[in-house]
Amino acid sequence: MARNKIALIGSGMIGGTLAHLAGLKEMGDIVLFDIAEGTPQGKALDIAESAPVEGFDSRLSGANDYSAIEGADVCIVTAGVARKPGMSRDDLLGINLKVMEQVGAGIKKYAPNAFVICITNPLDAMVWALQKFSGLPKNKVVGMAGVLDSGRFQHFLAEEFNVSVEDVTAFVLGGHGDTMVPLARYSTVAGIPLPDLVKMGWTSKEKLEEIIQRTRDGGAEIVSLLKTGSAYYAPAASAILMAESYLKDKKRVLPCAAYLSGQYGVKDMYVGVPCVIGEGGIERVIEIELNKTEQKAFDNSVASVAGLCEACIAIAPNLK
Ligand code: A3D
Repeated sequence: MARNKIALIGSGMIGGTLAHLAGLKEMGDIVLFDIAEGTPQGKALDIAESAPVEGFDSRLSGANDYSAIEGADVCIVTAGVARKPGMSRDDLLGINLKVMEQVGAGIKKYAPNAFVICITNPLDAMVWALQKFSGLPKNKVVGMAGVLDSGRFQHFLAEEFNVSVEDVTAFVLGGHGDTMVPLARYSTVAGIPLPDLVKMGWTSKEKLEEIIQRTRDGGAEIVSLLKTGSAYYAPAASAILMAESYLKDKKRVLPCAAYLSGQYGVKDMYVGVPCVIGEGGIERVIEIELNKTEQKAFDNSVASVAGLCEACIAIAPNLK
């Protein structure tokens, strides 16, 4: 049986971490692609040299030509620029939109059957543009943000309650930005919803609000600490989880930026919602009932994503 082929488009901080994780997990053969000459080749060789030490068999290679991604089963896209302190994700839109056009053309030509996971920011607008530029089916192009945002929420909650991260589930909806919607009602410790834990005296309402705000600001917190770029370990781990669910047909239920064609009252946009990922890509979008406050927060988030898509159309009218 042939090994899976995983193409990493963008070989910067997240791209390199993705390659390392995909190797450690023996997910298949790995191609790193980048416009920077030497970077993908150097990272591929460095990780390949760790394989005998770690004991994994993956062929790793680096390339500056899209033909290297030919026939990839999964493409994970991180090409573009990342945030520096003082920048919002939206400041990246103009540069990264042009990058998505090139990446979309490369995937269309060489890996039209791949499951494509976009990580490049501003996420919800970039994945929307990438789907249009590549012309791939909408269920095969998805954005990674919700798994990361939920992971941050879970980490803060596990710390607050002094329980295992494994017993905390968290639910984050909406766009990947300051308007994201962490849902307390659907987040639990071993099935006990957060509002019940407040009633049980595990935490206070105020502390929970603080944690929710820290989750919203999770990306900026890392940017301000690193000073030279943005988070990469947790974003890479999150995309690997999504790729594994596709390659192994695990049908995990994960929050992803998925194409909406009327669900949640949203049309022709990518927004973070719970999805089932299996061999068919995004096999199902799960519509949960929102109360008035949650719906308002979700609508606000959708409006901000819509504004970013409009800004993309102003630069590239062919996206309409
Ligand atoms: P970085 O380490 O700068 O890597 C980006 C790579 O893209 C560099 O190696 C560039 O050479 C390469 N690149 C630039 N232009 C092109 C092009 N036209 N074609 C191919 N490669 C190109 O950044 P990073 O890995 O830290 O972050 C990558 C992206 O992910 C950024 O846009 C971040 O904002 C974004 N990001 C998203 C999340 C989400 O949760 C959605 C989290 C963290 C970072």
